[in-house]
Amino acid sequence: MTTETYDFHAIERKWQQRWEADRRYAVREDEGARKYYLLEMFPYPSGKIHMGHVRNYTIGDVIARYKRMRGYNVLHPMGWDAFGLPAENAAIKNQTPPADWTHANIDYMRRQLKRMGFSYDWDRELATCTPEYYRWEQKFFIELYQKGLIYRKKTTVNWCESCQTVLANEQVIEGECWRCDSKVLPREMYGWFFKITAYADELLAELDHLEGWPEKVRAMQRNWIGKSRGAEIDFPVLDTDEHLTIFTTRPDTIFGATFMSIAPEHPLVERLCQGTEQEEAVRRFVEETKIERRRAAHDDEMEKKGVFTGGYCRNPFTGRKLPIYAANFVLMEYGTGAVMAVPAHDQRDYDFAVKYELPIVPVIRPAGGEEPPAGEAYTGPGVLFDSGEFSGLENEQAKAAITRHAEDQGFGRARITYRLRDWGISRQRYWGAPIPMIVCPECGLQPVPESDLPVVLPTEVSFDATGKSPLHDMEDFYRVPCPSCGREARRETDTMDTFVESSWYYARYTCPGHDSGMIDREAARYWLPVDQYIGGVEHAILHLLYARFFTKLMRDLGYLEIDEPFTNLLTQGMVIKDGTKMSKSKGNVVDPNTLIEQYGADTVRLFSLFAAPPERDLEWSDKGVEGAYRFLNRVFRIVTTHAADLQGAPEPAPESNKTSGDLFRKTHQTIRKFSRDIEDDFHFNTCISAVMELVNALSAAVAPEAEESLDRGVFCFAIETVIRLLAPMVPHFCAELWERLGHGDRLDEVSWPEFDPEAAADEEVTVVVQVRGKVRGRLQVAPGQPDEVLRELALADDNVRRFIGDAEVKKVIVVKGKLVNIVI
Ligand code: ANZ
Ligand code: ZN
Repeated sequence: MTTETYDFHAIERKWQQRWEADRRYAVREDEGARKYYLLEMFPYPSGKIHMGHVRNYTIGDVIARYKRMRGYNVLHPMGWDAFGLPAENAAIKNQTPPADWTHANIDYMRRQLKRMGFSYDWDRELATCTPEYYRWEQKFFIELYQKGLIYRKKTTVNWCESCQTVLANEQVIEGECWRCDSKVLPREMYGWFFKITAYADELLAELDHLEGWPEKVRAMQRNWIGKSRGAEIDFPVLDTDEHLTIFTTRPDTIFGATFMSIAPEHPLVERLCQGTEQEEAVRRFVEETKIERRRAAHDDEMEKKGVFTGGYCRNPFTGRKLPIYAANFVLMEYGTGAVMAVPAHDQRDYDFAVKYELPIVPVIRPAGGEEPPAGEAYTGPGVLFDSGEFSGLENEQAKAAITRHAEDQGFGRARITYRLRDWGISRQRYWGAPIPMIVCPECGLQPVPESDLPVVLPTEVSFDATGKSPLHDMEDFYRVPCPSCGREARRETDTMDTFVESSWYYARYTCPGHDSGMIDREAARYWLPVDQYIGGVEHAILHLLYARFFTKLMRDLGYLEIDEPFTNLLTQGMVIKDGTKMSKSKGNVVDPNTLIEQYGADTVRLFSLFAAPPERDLEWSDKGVEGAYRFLNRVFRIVTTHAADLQGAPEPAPESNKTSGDLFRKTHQTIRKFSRDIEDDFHFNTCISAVMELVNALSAAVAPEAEESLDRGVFCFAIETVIRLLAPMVPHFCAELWERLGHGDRLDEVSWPEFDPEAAADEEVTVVVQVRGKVRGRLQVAPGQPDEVLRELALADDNVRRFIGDAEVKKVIVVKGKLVNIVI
């Protein structure tokens, strides 16, 4: 008996070199083959891979390898989300240009990924920071601009003083910068916007059809888009010829409006207070609110406050005169920035009315006639009263009737509002794709002419301590002639949000070398959509929504023919250790490198698959890694010990389940279970358990006392099945064993094992049923059925029932699972 140890260093190196040398996982479009596009979210090249990457990419790699064995033409690419702030921070710290730092990291991380044995088509590798990539983004930007889908406007943006940059709303988490956690301040600036709101409806509606996405993610996106149906009503402002337009989702309550609340930034505020005795107080309030909003993490945390503006308007339904208040909880960016306040039916308005002693006028009561609760707003459904001709209507009907009336009279209209805002993509940062626009003092905004594209980001740069973008000081970069009049103009120095690059990389992977356009339509038609996308749930809203949006843009501009980018989405759980997320800041990081050195990539892969199903959090365990390693060693020993006598073993005979029962059946059952669990939600952990059981059965079969009766054919079949089933998970290991069994070096191309349902069927035993001591029936059942089950089956047997007839069953005796005796 040989005791060869499992030399993972040599084995993994050998196979990685071989796969690389023959470009094993490079693919081409092949109309004759079914395609499968598997994609994991590409990494930011931060320096080195962490356990989260290892887990994400292992899950993806197993699926890719599995699908190949299932006969699919599998596209499995990898690349780098290479622009972004950390490169600049590193540049400030180490005085290295961001490009150098980024490329060095990419080189290092690529080696790490190769060391894990992931089956990528490396020919398709791309990095978003290269002009070959972002040039197409710039061209696309200009096309969108010309179609009116991109615009520039002055807005109050979220400014992070410490990162010196504008943040998108989504990058502000509870009032703080998502990256550095410092407080975000408001600031007025010009910025570029993508009109994502033009697609709000489609982005929302399509969510219903994304059945391959977790419901949780769809719900988050629905919420983020935030569709509200309601009405806009114009309230004439007294002593002016203007009116104040409000947005409400409760037009049915309009007879109960007793005042108006408008955003402090609303343009009317200034005009109304001017020259009134309120002027001073209003100005103070507006200033205070600005400061307070900066401080409060949440609007909800702010005390609800307001101030009378000095102006009034008239309720067009009741004629009632309503005071207009500026209120800190009304947002300028939502609806119209103005609200009709109905304290009887809205709790926020109720609290406000109590505080400022404003009237509370109920107009809806519960339909059942019960009393609405006292001391608070009644927000439930009901019937209208004191509402003129609308009194008596049920409130849902009243919403429609009141809106229609306002429409007929010309002072209102039905309206749908979205919480979703247009996507501000300008960053005042250096390390990003330059926005291909020029601002001319004479001609205004001018796209960079196509012949001048790409606008290449200069890479020889240095940073001062403030971290300010070096582009602002590079005259060579920003001083350009106006493309239209030739006079001196200024190139845009803002760069694009890196979410722009990650919104379309999945499509570029289908044609990474295409140099006459953004997308090679033929390649995209073949490969898209992505069949399976895998990544962290932290991208549930931003990245996934933007990628969906970009897909629709690319479709509408004629690049793609799909509506949605990702048919199936798997959001994997976090890697946690000692109860918290593994992270540098928590100091509980396990470095994949150390593990690979100690145990090999296959063990690391196996552990990360075995420890938890993909969508759940994975609790780190040193013991678990040890266990995975021991298991592989055990399999290795069994195979290498028997390799010689397995060569040329016969096919197992089809009737082997009769002759050499358990192992043959167990093997078929394992294939069945494994295949089902992998198809069904990728539950690799239970797949692995099943193989472990089979390996136990294998060990038992070669134990000295059993070995004599061993059927070589069955044994060989069982061992080869273990290798084929584990191949997607521990690919080097299995390739090596496969080769040692004399099957050559292309295990990847060996088809997935099939099971024979008959062979996998559980063994059956015959149980005899007697009635009054005579055999009246036979039951075919799996061995080891409990007495209760046999009793019920016996009593339900047709023939047995015939012999019982109308007689009373006195006793049923089950004898050792073999005989059921019915006494009547
Ligand atoms: C009158 C009213 C009566 C309202 C009532 C509610 C209940 P959602 O569902 O989130 O769309 N609103 C409108 N614009 C606002 C703004 N810019 N800032 C803060 N609040 C605003 O909520 C819509 C409701 O929120 C609107 O309906 C409006 O108050 C308020 F019994 O109008 B409602
Ligand atoms: Zn000009």
